[in-house]
Amino acid sequence: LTTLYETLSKRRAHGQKSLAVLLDPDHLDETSCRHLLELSEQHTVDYFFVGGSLVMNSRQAALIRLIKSHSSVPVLLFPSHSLHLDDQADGILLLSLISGRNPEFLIGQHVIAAPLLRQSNLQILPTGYMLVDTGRQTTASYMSGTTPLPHDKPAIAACTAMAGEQLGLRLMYLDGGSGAMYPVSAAMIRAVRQAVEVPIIVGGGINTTEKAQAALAAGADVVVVGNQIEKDPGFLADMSGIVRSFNSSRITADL
Ligand code: 1GP
Repeated sequence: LTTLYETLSKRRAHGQKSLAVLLDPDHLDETSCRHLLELSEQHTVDYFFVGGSLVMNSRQAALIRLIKSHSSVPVLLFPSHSLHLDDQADGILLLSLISGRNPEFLIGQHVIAAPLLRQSNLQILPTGYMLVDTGRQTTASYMSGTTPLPHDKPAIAACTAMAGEQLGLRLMYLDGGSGAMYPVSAAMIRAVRQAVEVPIIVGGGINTTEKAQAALAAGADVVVVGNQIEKDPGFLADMSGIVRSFNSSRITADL
């Protein structure tokens, strides 16, 4: 059986990109979630990320149950707290908030979660999580009590990712935060791409296909879209199309 990480790194080795759709239990009701699940059957989605900075209700478990009963797309937890573990998911982005200096999100929550994770069947994906300042304070930076990386300092992002990789983290996630005013810059993605070998996830403020295309061309392996698909479910098809056409042009170029 191929693990989630093996698939990610194989895809990275072949220059194949992936689409992750972020489903936030606080934002989605059952009807809109069912609609997105139907759309994701028609248009390729590679991952569902489930989570949010707050999780103000107890709908996360029901949401994951709904996804698992309608879809074979792998579900990865995208937790902001050790309270958000759920064994129904396939895996967990075990985020260490390496852009920040708050020990609670670098290691504290992980200590609380460790014995629970060991008992679970979740595949663990150790992820260096970097919040990037993209125009306004996001819930994630406020809730984590950390200063995000300055948007126009790609070198800081590159060194942060390098340190994360040297510490053994196996994915890097550059996140402008949900609803960012503008996405993480191509220059920053390129700098991180040159600094590390591990797959790179990019999200936050990707609300047009041009922004997605720019992130992919700069070196993102996985693009994440949340808000824009909540606002306009049709954007899922557009995003899927962009990722697929990127991948097929890559295959043609390789031939
Ligand atoms: C946020 O990367 C995700 O953590 C997605 O952001 O909701 O802005 O697409 P958006």
